[in-house]
Amino acid sequence: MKVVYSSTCLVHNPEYETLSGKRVPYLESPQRYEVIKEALSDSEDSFGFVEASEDLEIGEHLLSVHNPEYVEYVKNAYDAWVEDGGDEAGVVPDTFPHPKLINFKNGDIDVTKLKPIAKAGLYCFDLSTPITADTYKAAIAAVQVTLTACSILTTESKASSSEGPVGVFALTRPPGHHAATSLSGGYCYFNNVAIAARFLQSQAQSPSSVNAESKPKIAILDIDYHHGNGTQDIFYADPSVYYVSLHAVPDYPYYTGTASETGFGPGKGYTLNLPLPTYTTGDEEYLAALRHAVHKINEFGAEYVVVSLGVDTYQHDPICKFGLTTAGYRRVGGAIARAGAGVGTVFVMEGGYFIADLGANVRAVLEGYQTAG
Ligand code: OKS
Ligand code: ZN
Repeated sequence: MKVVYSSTCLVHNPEYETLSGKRVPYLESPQRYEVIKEALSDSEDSFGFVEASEDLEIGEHLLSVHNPEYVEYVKNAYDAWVEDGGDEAGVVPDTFPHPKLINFKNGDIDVTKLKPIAKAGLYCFDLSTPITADTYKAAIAAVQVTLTACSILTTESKASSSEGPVGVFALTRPPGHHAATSLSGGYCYFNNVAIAARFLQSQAQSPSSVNAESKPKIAILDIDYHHGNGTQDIFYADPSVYYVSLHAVPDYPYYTGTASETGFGPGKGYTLNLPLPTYTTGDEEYLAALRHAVHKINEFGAEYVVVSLGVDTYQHDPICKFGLTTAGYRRVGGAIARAGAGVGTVFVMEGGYFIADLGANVRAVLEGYQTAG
């Protein structure tokens, strides 16, 4: 399996975040990236490493998901913030346009004129997603990694005959599934999997997987512990992208991910949330839900599957409350290989914070996928 990475993903390195009111060292660290890469290099299965080009033009793909004002904001926010006296550690909001506070829906407030601190709350929903001097560079690199992986996937899928499903791993950081069109949060700035889905739609051709509006069908399977509120939001009214998420309740991001959220308008029925309880979800419970998810994706009949790969469902994860094991992750990979029976899959890295076993857990999913018969 090809593994796409970029050393530029390492340059994003915030000092701290605020969790439960406490200032703690930033959990979504460059070390996460290094241990995953190392574990895949050590693997007996052959992973072929490909470094994504920093020169890869991604603008059009970035804008297929994100609002241009938001992209400009992420690019320039740090300088404007420091200029305005903000802490050099990075841009972090202190006030949010809470629905009960919002006054600008009627257009009375010109958001382009807001102070840097006010824009921070407008474009970010938590205290864990600072924009540092290097954040934009790394977030762009993560998109370059994702798109390079998608190109490899489409090429390999067309070339392959019958040796089983093609998989490619995009080793991305910062992650993406909490980011919406004009919103960051949960360590995410640009939604890598959403950009992947739009890119794959632009490449796919098979008429059998084309929906009524004639866009190729893509399934996004989100197995991160947290609900991918951003991904859900981006495709909520879109029947061509089926979003399926397994995630913990009750937990962050708290306000999204109920089973009753099933899509809107033409997208009704094309969002599937499978919330699972904290503390009592282990390998067996998780795999039962995952098999159901895979079955639904099979019914949908996607051209490609995009996996939001989080391993923060691990039993020892410091911020999460599921009980998956490393052996369980092999079975998770095997179950995903059965999604869409032979459909190409791009795995895109999201969360996972127990450093000691992080690499082994990612490797277990990918090897489980590769060796599934
Ligand atoms: C609190 C945020 C803490 C949890 C962030 C979760 C990130 C993650 N402000 N998402 O999948 O792993
Ligand atoms: Zn997560």
